[in-house]
Amino acid sequence: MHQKRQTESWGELFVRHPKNPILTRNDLGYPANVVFNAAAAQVGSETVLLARVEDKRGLSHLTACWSTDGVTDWRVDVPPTLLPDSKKFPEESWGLEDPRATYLVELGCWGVVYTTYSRQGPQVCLSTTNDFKTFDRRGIIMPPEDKNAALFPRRIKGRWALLHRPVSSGRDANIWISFSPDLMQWGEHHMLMETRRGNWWDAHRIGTCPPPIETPEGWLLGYHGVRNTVAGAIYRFGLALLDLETPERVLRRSEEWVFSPREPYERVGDVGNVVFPCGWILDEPGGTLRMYYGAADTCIALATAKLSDLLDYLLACPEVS
Ligand code: BMA
Repeated sequence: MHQKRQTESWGELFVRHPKNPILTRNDLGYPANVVFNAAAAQVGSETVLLARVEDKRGLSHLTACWSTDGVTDWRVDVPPTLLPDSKKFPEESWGLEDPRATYLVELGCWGVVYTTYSRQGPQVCLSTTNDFKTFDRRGIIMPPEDKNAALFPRRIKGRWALLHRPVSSGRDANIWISFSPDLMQWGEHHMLMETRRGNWWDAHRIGTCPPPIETPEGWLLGYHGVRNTVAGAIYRFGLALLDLETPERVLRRSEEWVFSPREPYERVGDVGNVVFPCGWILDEPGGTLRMYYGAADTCIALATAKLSDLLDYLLACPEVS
């Protein structure tokens, strides 16, 4: 029974790691409520997760956790890497959440976008870093309410591109794409993908998950979709493919989710029935993708899939007209 549970794939494209959850609050070495939704990056021989840690006031900060095999023996930066500094940055007064890290080849550094939370609501901020130890906080790049942002790794037709999720009250939460000459001034806003409404798994809210990956078929986009039920929301994960040089064009979108809360650590926690990936690492072109996800807003887990399987699956999905 135990063995069966460890190898169960639930008929989904991603396979969970048998050591899941791979990182919990017990690994932090300091008191905290939970550790979840982490950006992921390969820095030399180390995997770094820039993890969201929620303290016992309910406010979040970000801290870097390092591992050689990306699964075990996490070394956690203490003091925490990015604590809210509301004197200098009033937008951080209620914390920092849900980072996504993209290596910006042209600049030779990582661009990390994350939600900062304040009385004005959630907004998107940008920091850059070379080493996940020191960060240059560049400030707000999308005003409230906006979250779930991720940068593309290169300029497209001369402009940087950002996926994000603005919301206005009473409306659906959809994914938008915007462009910038310098990472700070953003314009050319387009709505990229809408919720599907009704009983769809992504009926009520959608948002970018890990940063897009460039493939010969297009930009691979992973996104979370939320369906509200009488028992609460369910956060699942689906895929889309965007045109390489015109990324505001969606080529394909999975009709079904490709990953969904199934295991006890995804079903039960501070917010049950949530899988929320903020980072994935492709170790070699066309190889296996390691997807790190927050589970039930309580811990961090790992699932893997072959990039080629994800693309084959997407290319068999109906074209988006
Ligand atoms: C979203 C974000 C995530 C969280 C998810 C489920 O709105 O705030 O940080 O994991 O809800 O609670």
